[in-house]
Amino acid sequence: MDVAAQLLAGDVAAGARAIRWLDDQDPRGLEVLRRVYGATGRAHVVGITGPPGAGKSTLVDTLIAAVRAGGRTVAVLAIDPTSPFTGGAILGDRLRMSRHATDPGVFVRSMGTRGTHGGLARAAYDACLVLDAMGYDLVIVETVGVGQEEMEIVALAHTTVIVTVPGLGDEVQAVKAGLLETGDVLVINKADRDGFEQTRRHLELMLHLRENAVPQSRKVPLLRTVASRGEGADELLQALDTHAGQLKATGEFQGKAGRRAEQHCLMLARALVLRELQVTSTAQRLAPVRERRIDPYAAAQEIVADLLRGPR
Ligand SMILES: Nc1nc2c(ncn2[C@@H]2O[C@H](COP(=O)(O)OP(=O)(O)OP(=O)(O)O)[C@@H](O)[C@H]2O)c(=O)[nH]1
Ligand SMILES: [Mg+2]
Repeated sequence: MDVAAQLLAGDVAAGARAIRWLDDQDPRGLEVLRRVYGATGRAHVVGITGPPGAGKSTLVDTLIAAVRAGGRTVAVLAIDPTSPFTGGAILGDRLRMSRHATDPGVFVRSMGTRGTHGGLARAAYDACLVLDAMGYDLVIVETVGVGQEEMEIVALAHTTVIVTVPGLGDEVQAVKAGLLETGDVLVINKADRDGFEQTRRHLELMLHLRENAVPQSRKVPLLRTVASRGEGADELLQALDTHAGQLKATGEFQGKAGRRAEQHCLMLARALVLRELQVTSTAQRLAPVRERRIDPYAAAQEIVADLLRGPR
């Protein structure tokens, strides 16, 4: 069997290879993707984000256990933009979830910035497709909620979970990052810590304001977890399933998957255009700008016109 067929049969080694090929922009990766694309669009994609150290990976670990207890399969992409490593066993995430390492119904992969030519967001979208094609029921994408790229990654999910912790004004940070607006489920993790009640009241108030501001908006569940003790994982899975059920009932499930595909495609098109820009006659077009014989707008238009004319 070739890699595409093995991947469709759920073979973990084949999946890992396809993800690596896509990371490397190896033509074999594109060939595999072409063959398996028709089998994608089925997985429930869940994004989990929140401030550094909020307990996201620990929470995902407990979530894996809950999913498996119900007999479903799950893949996890742990994305760490600050880490130069990718795919290795170096990240703590990997260790934190290592108790599931021998379970064939679980696939965990960490991604850092290295080896992801063309950006982490693109790599995440690619990997998500591969995992979807492999037939995992849930695909969980963990990111640290900070920069623009992470926000792009969050946008790929059907369901976005925002994780906060008591104290430290983290809940305020989450609001600042605009994350609360995109959250479908809110989690206060480390609920064993001081300040839980205050954070809960604060977030409840904000959710209440949001519900009033946006009539017909779906009620966002606010959950309490102590991930390090596995508390609240079943409730979180229940909330994810409820949300997926609501999306399916309204057609939004397919709608979101469709928008994700569009987003992925546009991302790739932009990258291709940028790459073409670098190999066309750009240098030649820049010289007259530098020498002030032609203005930057006119030169930019000529550069794009060159691009559209294609290679000479
Ligand atoms: N007290 C307490 N500690 C927790 C809880 N959940 C996680 N932790 C601890 O918090 C620390 C950070 O947990 P991680 O799961 O790595 O957090 P993270 O959000 O994935 O971190 P980054 O990926 O680095 O942003 C670890 O030492 C966990 O054991 C909890 O509910 N209560
Ligand atoms: Mg983590």
